[in-house]
This record gives sequence, C-alpha cells and structure tokens, in this order.
Amino acid sequence: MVERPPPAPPPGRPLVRIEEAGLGPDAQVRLVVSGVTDLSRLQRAWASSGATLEIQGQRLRATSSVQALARAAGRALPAQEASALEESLRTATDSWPGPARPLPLPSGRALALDARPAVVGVINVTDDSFSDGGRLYPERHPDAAVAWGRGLLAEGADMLDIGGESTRPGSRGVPEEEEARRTLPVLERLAADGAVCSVDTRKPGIARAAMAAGAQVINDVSGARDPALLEAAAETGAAYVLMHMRGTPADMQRLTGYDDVVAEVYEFLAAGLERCVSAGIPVDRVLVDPGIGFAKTAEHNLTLLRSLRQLRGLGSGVFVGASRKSFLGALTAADPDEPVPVEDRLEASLACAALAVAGGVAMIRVHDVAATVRTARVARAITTGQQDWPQLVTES
Ligand code: HH2
Repeated sequence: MVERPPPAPPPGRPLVRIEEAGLGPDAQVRLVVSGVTDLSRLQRAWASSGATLEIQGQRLRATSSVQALARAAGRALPAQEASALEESLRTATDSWPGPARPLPLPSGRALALDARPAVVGVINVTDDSFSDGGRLYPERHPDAAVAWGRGLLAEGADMLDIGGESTRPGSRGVPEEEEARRTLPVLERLAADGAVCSVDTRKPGIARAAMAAGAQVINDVSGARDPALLEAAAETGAAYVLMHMRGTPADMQRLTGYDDVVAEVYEFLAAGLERCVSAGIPVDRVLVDPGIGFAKTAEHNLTLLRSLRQLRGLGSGVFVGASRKSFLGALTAADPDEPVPVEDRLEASLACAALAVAGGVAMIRVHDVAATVRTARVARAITTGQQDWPQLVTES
C-alpha cells in the first residue's frame, strides 16, 4: 500500500524554485514560490505587474520577468519577508545557468566543480548491494575492494564513495561494528593513495571514524535527519551530501505518495540545508541529491531526473545517483515483469549520466566509471562547447 506522509509544513521562509528560465534580467521565468505568509497578497501584487499566476495549495506559480516579480514582491510583503524572497529569487536565478561552486575539502584541497562535473565511483563493501553485492565484500575478498577502487581511479573517477551497508529497498541495515570492519580498512588504504573518498553511511560513529581514516565527504542518504551526523560533519570539516528520502530503506517504497514530487523534494532539501547550516556545516560544503530510487516510483525518478536543473535553485551543487537502478531495468525491458538484469543496465545508466550533465549537476555517482567519463565528456562538450576535461582536485 502506498502511504502519503502528512504534507511537510511549508518552508519557514520564502523559497523560490525556477521551473524554466530565459536569459537576461528581462527574460521570462516560470517559477514557484512557497513559504510566504500571505500568498494571496503576493498573488494580487504580481497580477498587477502582469504576471501569469496560479495558486496550487500553499504554492504560487508565476510566469513573468524576474525584475517585475522582485519589484512587486517588495510592495506586497513586509520588508523582511520581501528581502528573503528577493534573496531566494536571486540565488535561484544566478545558479540556474551557471556552474556549481568549488567544493572545499577538509584536507585543504578543493574539488573544482565549477570546471566540470565530477564522476564518483561506487565501492560497495557489502554482501547484499543490489548491483554488486558480495564481489567486494572484504571478509571474502580482503584486497578486492582496494584493487577495485584503484581501478576506478585509473578509469577517471574523481571521488570514491565507499559504503558498508546496502540501502536497497527492503534492506535492514548492519550493526556499527560490522560496518566499521567493512569500510574503514578499505577507505584508509585508498585515502592513503591520495584518493578523495566519501563514506556512504547513516551512522555518526562510522562517519567520524571514516573522517579519521581519511574520508573527506559524508554521504548521508537519510536526509539530514540525525543531528549527531550533522554534528560529525560540522566538527570534522567534512563536505556533506544531503539526500532526499522518506522512512528507511526497509519501508521507503511504501512512502511514495506525493502531490508534486519536485516541489516536495525541493522543499525537503531546502529545510535540510537550513538544518545543516544551523548545525555548523558551511553552505558551500553541502551538495543536494534528489535520492533517485529512495521512496520514489519509476515515474517520480524520471520526473526528478527531468527536473535536475530546478534543484540548482537551492544554490548548492547537485549530486545524483541513478546508475543501474531498478527503474532502468524495468524501463528497458521487453516485458516490464522481467526487468533487464543489473549487468545489462549500462546504456540506460549512461543516458541518465548524459542528461544529468546537460541538467547542470555537479557530481554523478556511478558503477561504470570509464564509460561514464566518456559519456560525460561528450555531454559536456555538446552543452557547453568545452572539449577539455580538466583535473578537479586543486589546492584551495
Ligand atoms: N544510491 C545508493 C547508495 N547511496 N547515495 C547518494 N547520495 N545518492 C544515491 O542515489 C545513492 C547513494 C544505492 O546504490 P548502491 O550503493 O549501488 O546500492 P546499495 O544501496 O544496494 O549498496
């Protein structure tokens, strides 16, 4: 049965999401505003400035020029709210076309995500991951994960994401000691090689131990809901991936009821960003991720992948992982009841990678690094005209 959690409260401050935008200050934009105390007042003010408007629940969709909207909002709302709305409008319009920001790392280096998107190689040191479970499980293959990671770096991975707990739908989680035994020795050796490593964990203890072992990024699939994990990121200076999900991997595929999946994911990520900043993680260290496959149907996944550029409006770099996920197996099958097996989902995964690059993402998390690098280079050359593929790790 599909459950619809109670609708998330509107954001506590005005929030703008651009759905489509032309170029220049006079160009038309289609945008959605939420978190405003008096939506109908804003609607009246915008109507008088000639905007096309539609109220949907707690959100107002408007089509007009950015300048006209900013001017009219100033007349309709209390000064503080109008300036917060203007700031959100500015962040959204500035980040819509432009590159992501460089990502500072605790080592003092940075990933130049403003130069090009990063390709993140997946290393699952689990016995049950959906696509590669067991192959790199350290107890059976002690050195296999390290060798695999070195191979991914040679193929062009800019970062390695190391996880010791599968988060596939229905999975139940592993105890902390077991997760530590799986991830830390692998991470330590790859970090000692100079690799930029992230740890894919929901546990603050693992995050701290991984940072001590040389990780630079905490990849938290649980959606910034654990204050202790945010504290670990703040205190260790980690960069942090904030991913949308509902529930836990065990029950998330029952929690797939949305009225407007893009709006709800956007507002969730905006609220998560505020929690990160309050916990002491600087906003430029946070990447946002729509959480493809986490509490989503296939249709939601496709809608979010189509809307990646909209997430840029939050001002953070966008991180996305669609590689080999099950909706791709169903989508490309002759018979939807017999999904294409994981090992035959390469082309489907590459299609996602190409469109994600065209959608302005900062990082793509993939299993097939060499093929993704080649795909991303072509997608970037077509969308930006840039044919180089610069080094990403810089001294900051
Ligand atoms: N997807 C998976 C795991 N971690 N992290 C982020 N930020 N975004 C994702 O989309 C994401 C993620 C699931 O993929 P995988 O690691 O290959 O499988 P499993 O969870 O079964 O180990």
